[in-house]
Amino acid sequence: MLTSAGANAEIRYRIQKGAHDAFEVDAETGVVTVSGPLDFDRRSSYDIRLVAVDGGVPALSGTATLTVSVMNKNDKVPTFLPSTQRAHVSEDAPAGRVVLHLNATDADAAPVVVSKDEEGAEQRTGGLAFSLVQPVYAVDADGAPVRTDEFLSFFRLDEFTGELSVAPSSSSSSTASGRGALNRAAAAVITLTVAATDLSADPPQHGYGTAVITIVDVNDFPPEFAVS
Ligand SMILES: [Ca+2]
Ligand SMILES: [Ca+2]
Repeated sequence: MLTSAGANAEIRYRIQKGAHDAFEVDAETGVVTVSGPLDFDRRSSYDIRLVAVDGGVPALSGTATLTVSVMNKNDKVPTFLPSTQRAHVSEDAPAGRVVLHLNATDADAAPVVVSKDEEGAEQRTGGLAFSLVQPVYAVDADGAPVRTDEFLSFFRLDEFTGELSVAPSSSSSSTASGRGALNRAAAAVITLTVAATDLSADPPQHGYGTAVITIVDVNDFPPEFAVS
């Protein structure tokens, strides 16, 4: 068995590469520690190359690679990008017309999985769930606040896709004319608070944004040309 005596026995450790400023090594003990917060969503694995050098002349060195796998924690909340999302829609838009496709991201939400149950109905897990929450408000075409929240019935929000679309009209005359539920006389500029929820987090994580929908006037009565 070979031994080193005196200065030769004083081994010094250092990190050669691969720590990306997330780890450090104690030069004397060789103990590797975490030096800052780790984030699986940015880097999930490290190959840290360690060098040990003794105090001899000439110095002898050895290297080893330490592989560290970072485990994910669901620590990111959903975020709307941008936080305020705007759209214009004509007041005569038909039911089902997509007004706005809400855009939110979450770095560590479970991936979307769509499957069919025994009866053939779609089951969906993962991703983000979209919803409308308070506060909501609207102004009329003159900019005056609207006192009722009747305008909430103008839209449908697809919980999974984030598509906000024109709802079917409850009035038979509107349905007959092919129009959806939009009624610019009741509310012209509508501000909705939207939520995106990561249900794969425990507890679920919520992010909030704002959707501003402007209902644009159309001429209900096409112009009649006077023939002279
Ligand atoms: Ca994470
Ligand atoms: Ca998350």
